[in-house]
Formats: sequence, structure tokens, C-alpha cells
Amino acid sequence: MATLQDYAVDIRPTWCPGCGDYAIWNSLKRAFVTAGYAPEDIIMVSGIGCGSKMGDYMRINGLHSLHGRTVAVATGVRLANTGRKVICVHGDGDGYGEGGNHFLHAARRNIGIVDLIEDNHVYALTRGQVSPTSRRGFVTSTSPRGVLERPIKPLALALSQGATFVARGHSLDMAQLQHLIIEAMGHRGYALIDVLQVCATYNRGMDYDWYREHTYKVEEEEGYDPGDLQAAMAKALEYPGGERIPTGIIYRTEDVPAYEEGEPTLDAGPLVSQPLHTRPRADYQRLLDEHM
Ligand SMILES: Cc1ncc(C[n+]2csc(CCOP(=O)(O)OP(=O)(O)O)c2C)c(N)n1
Repeated sequence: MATLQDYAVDIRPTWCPGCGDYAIWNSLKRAFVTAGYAPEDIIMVSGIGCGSKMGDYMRINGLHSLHGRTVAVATGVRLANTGRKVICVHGDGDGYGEGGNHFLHAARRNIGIVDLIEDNHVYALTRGQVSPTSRRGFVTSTSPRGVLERPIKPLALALSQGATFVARGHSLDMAQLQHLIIEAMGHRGYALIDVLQVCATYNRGMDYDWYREHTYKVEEEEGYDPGDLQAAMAKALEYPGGERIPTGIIYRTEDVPAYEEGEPTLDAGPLVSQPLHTRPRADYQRLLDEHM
């Protein structure tokens, strides 16, 4: 049985004091240990950003992709390694902005990955520009007179594309976040966890007190059923937009097969265990000779 020590590395995070990424970091490690995963059972794929450094700060199989390409790369990683848990950890810029297109297609494809988005509503690594979830009026270096656009609604977007597991946590409540990560890792297909994250440097208006005041848990609401898509959509549309932010498992169904389950190439096992069917070297040489 793995312990927290098994995930430890000697590298100290470069995140700012007060950053919500520390709580996400600890929640991930605790969730892995509590659910009984060893570091070699998991592959963490990230993009570029403060939060995307996550895999550097734990002893785990980790892969940095390009900014915005986290989910596309993770899809390939998952298809090659169906015996491993694949978890994406990246920011809202990476996931909903540059990677917004991949997000939609992963949701409708129901590829078996966990997609944890550290949603601090700002581009932090590049020092505080507007992100797709930034609130209207937010003053940043790229919106000196305040953001004009309305923020996207990531949970509603995921649900509208047929996502089968949609959850929201935040960096205030590590117990809830651990629970969401464990449930997402046990899910059959694509699992989105939007994690509201404090950015203590570039988004000071949305601090711990602000989140404490505005968040609530759906499971504490009498009769809330995460299997009811209409009710889930109503919750998903509450924020951004309104002042109350629902957290917890907003929607879940285990009735839809994951993409991998229907892919015939995988009948013979994970791609990494199958022989490489490469063409003879002479074929490539002929191509090179013809085109170079
Ligand atoms: C294609 C591309 N565009 C832009 C950048 C510059 N860039 C690096 S990180 C980043 C924003 C990161 O924001 P987010 O994904 O929200 O993560 P955070 O730093 O807030 O954790 C940007 C714009 C890049 N590396 N590659």
C-alpha cells in the first residue's frame, strides 16, 4: 500500500505563498493514497501554467504537453495505456481557453481521463492576463478598463456535450476535493473537476473569504439528485453569472461506455503491450528518395 512518502520529491514548489495550488497538490496526493493507487498506476498530463507544474512536485509518471494541448495528449496517453489512470492537471487558460476545443470533444467522446482544471479565473504564470473564466469588469494587464466579455460556463458547456461526470471543488475544502478526485478516478469515462482556486497574486478580489461566502455544497440541498441532467444543468448555469456557487458532484452517470470500451484496436490489450507494426525501413527510404 503506497503512502504519502512514496509521492514525495525533494523539489520545492515555486508557487506564491497563499496559492490554492498547495491545497490541490495535497488533495491529489491524499486522494491517490486513500484510493490505494501507487505512483506507477497513474500518469499525470499537464500543459503550461503555474498549476501545470503539479507533476514536477510529486513522484509520478508526468508529461508536460504544449499550452492548451493537455487533453489531446492525454487522450493518446490513455489509448496507449488503458491499464493506467490518466489525470490531466492544468489551468483554466490551458483547459478552457487554448484547449477549449479539445475540452468539448473529450466530453462528447467520453474518453476515460480525469480532467482537473485549476480555475483561478486568470492567466497566472504569464503574470495576470484575462482568462476565459475571468469575471466582467476584472482589471488586468490585458483589460485595463475591465473585461467586457462574459465568462464561459464550463460545467454547462461540458453537460451540453454529453459529459458523464461533472464536479466542482475548491481550494478551501481539501476533504471535499479529495472525495471528488477519488470519485472521478473511479468513473467510467471523461470526468471534469473544475476546481475554484485562489490566486493570491493576480486575482486578489476572489480570496478565501470571498469563496467562503459564495460557495455551497449541492449534497446539502435536500433532494438534489446528481443523476438528474435537467437539475444538473440548472446548477451548472448558476455560476458564473450568479453569486451562489454550487460545489460537489453536479452530474454523474455510469450508463455511457467510455470511448476505449468500443475501440476494436484495444481488444488485444493496451497499445503499449501490442507489437509495433512498423513498415520496413526500405519503404521510408523510398519515400525520402522520392520527395527530398
Ligand atoms: C500556445 C501558447 N500560447 C501562449 C503561451 C503563453 N502562456 C504560458 S502559460 C499561459 C497562461 C497560463 O494560464 P492558466 O492555464 O490559466 O494557468 P495558471 O498559470 O493560471 O495556473 C500562457 C498564455 C504558451 N506557452 N503557448
